[in-house]
Amino acid sequence: SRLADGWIARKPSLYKVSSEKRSWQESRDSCLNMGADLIVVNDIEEQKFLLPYKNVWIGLSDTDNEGVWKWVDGTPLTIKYWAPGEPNNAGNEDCAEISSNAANPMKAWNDVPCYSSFQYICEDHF
Ligand code: 2F8
Ligand code: CA
Repeated sequence: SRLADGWIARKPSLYKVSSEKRSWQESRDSCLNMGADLIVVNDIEEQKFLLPYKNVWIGLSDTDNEGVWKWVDGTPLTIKYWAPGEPNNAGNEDCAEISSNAANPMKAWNDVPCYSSFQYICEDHF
């Protein structure tokens, strides 16, 4: 079962933190192959869930249109938890991660190159 495979239940979703590191697209494909997708942060409780995790991909990118950040499921980007000064596109950075050096974990998103290799969090709905 999912729970036996290490998925974390937190209604209304199940989450899986990968052990391996991959590019953003490979991470997303891995989640899709499991019938899930990269995590979409819909509210403050979901951002709080992310607090323990650093250098993990979330399901947010601006690959299609520079500066226009989109969630993988098409959810409009309303609440935002960018680190100060981010996203800064410091060298073609089109994919979002949870930064490891954010002073405030509630301001932790950072854009990095999509080919960076990070762990990732998949989300599936009950
Ligand atoms: O200072 C923030 C800045 O730090 C790094 O660049 C020096 C990050 N790059 C990577 O992690 C690859 C930037 O994304 C970040 O904005
Ligand atoms: Ca950045």
